[in-house]
Amino acid sequence: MDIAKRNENNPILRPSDLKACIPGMEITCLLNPGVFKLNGKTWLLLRVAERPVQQEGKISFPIYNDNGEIEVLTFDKNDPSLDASDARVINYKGQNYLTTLSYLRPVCSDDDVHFYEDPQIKPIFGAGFQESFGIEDCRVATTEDGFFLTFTEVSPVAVGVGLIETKDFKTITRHGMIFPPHNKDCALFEEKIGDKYYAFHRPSSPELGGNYIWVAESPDRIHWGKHVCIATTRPGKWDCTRVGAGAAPIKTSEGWLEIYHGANAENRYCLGALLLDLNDPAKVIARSEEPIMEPIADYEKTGFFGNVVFTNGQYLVDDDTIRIFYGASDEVICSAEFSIKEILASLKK
Ligand code: MAN
Repeated sequence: MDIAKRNENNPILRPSDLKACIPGMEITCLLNPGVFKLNGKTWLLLRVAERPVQQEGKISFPIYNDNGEIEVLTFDKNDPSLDASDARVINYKGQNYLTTLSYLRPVCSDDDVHFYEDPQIKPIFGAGFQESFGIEDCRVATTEDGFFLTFTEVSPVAVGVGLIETKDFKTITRHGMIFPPHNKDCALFEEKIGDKYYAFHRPSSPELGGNYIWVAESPDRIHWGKHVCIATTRPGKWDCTRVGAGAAPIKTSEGWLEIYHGANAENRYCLGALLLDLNDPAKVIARSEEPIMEPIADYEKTGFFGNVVFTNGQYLVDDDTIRIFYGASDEVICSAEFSIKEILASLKK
């Protein structure tokens, strides 16, 4: 059952609300923001996806070349070597490319509805070959020693997870790839358990296994081990094809509460929840049988890639209320609230 209370101003941000950052490009999609609080404001670290204005009969998109400069690749839509059946990724002569280039762009708000840019806090672009197809879907963990950003790094050789550390978003430290390919949907816990850091991540094991949620521990947030699979896809259900963690889990009296996404074979993305043992998050206490949120609003059903609700950013408004920000149809940004009590009551132990 859908128990999300959608904001009446949804969508709160659309591609036309911002100007492209990359010269000559337009913004195609705003997606899946990380969320944090700074200087009394709510900040979204948007995934902004850009590409050139499309010409009739062609498909063109930007990549970073070997010199780190933007280069536009153009293919003929009729070219028999081209498979462009997915709006997000194309295949040309066996090589995959993304149809847009994503980077992370901060916007802030005093009311969580009207968002604007602050010239002091700059966008974060991919850097180096392993981010040459862009960076995506950033989780921001707010911890006692600063902000830790985990995001997808995309390149011709891999999809992996990168880590950036910052205290103020003015200077950032790039720590490189912390989970090797194929991996994404990494969310760090915001506090230690015992003397270890914890993270969710989503490796893909196509031959045996699948796209499942794992938990891992680390002494320093850079080196990860003791990997345990905590949630698989479930045949015949709404999350039968892939699952992945959302933002950092919320600590409740009953356990760590994690909102995750699940997709079916038709790429319909819904949200569900997991409840994990407070002392050992590799122990699953309960899980959603049915989604807690489904793409049902118009802006969630149609867009760049329709039938998608996807979240990787949230904060606690009060003891019982989680406010999530989410990408709808891979195109616009929305917000919604959940009652923690209602989520917990909906889970199957
Ligand atoms: C999938 C989708 C895309 C994304 C790529 C690379 O195809 O999630 O939106 O760009 O993976 O991460």
